[in-house]
Amino acid sequence: MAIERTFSIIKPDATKRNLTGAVNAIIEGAGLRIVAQKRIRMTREQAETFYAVHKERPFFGELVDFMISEPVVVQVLQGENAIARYREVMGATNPANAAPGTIRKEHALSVGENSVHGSDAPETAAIEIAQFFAGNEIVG
Ligand code: IDP
Repeated sequence: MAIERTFSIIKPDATKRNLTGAVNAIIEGAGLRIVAQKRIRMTREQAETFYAVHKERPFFGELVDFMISEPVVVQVLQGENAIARYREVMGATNPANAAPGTIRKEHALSVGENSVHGSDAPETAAIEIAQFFAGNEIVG
C-alpha cells in the first residue's frame, strides 16, 4: 500500500470543547502521523472556498458560519493508505451512523457539528493541503 498524505480539520465543536488532544490520540492510535499542524481562525472567504463544492446545498450558510465560529486545527496526516484510513477513523458524517471507536461516534454532536474533516480522494487531498500549508511546513 502507498504512503499517502491527507488533509484534516479539527472543527470548531471539538476545539471549543478542548478535544484537540483527544482527537489526535485517536489519529495517532490508528497509525497515522501528524506531519503538519496549526491552529487558525478560518476567514469566511477561506471557509467558502474550502466548501465550494457544497455551495448549492441548503446547509452551506450554516456550515460556513460554523467553520468560522471558533478556531480550527488544520493538519496533514501521513501513513499507509492515509486518505481511506482517516475516513474510517473519522466515522460516518452523521455521528448517529458512525461505528464505535471512531472520532465522530466518540465526540461529534450532530451531522453538522461533527468534529473533523478528512479529504475524500488524492486530488482533493492535494488541493486542500495546498490551501492551508506551504511545502516547508510539512515535515514527514
Ligand atoms: P464528510 O465531512 O463526511 O465528507 P460531506 O457530505 O462532504 O461529509 O459534508 C461536508 C460537511 O458538511 C459535513 O462534515 C458536515 O459538517 C456538513 N454537513 C453535511 N450534511 C449536513 C446537513 O445535512 N446539515 C448540516 N451540515 C451538514
